[in-house]
Amino acid sequence: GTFTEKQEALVRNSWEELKQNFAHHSLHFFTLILEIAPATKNMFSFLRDYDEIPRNNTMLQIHALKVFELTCESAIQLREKRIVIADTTLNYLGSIHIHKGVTDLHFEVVKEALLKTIKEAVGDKWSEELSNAWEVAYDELAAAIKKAMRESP
Ligand code: HEM
Ligand code: ISQ
Repeated sequence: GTFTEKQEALVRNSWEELKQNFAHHSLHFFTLILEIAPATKNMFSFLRDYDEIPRNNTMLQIHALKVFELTCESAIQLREKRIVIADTTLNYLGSIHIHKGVTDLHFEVVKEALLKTIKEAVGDKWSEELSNAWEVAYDELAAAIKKAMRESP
């Protein structure tokens, strides 16, 4: 598929906005993931030992940040048709997610949570087009990680 300059700009600009209050948004992101799929809690080393999602947890925030950052890079990669996310990164992500027992269904869970987090974060700047741009970028990245998972030694 083709990814337009406008779609890339929508992703980039909303990502800048999201970063402004990331402590809040990352918590919301995780809350949504656990609402949709409670059993994933035990997969995350930094959540396992808590009854509730810990606030101001650096590990949680750094990890969540990476998920959004990679999705944003995926958008840039789609638009500019050049490699932004290196194979070594994908292989690494493939092996981690296989090791943690992540399945294809989980990717739908994270997608739903990501799109809802963006919706909350951008407020009245939200549009179908914006959401769709994130979805396309995420799907592309998810496909690459799933492929790396299948090929993981
Ligand atoms: C770890 C990204 C999908 C569960 C990670 C890490 C990144 C990442 C960057 C950290 C690797 C490190 O240790 O440095 C992504 C992206 C995804 C995705 C970009 C989708 C496009 C998923 C899904 C699940 C999941 C669908 C299942 C719920 C985990 C778990 C860890 C992890 C359990 C290990 C966390 C820990 O305990 O350290 N992921 N992930 N991820 N991811 Fe994902
Ligand atoms: C890692 N992989 C997928 C989703 C995540 C959400 C928050 C923190 C880390 C994650």
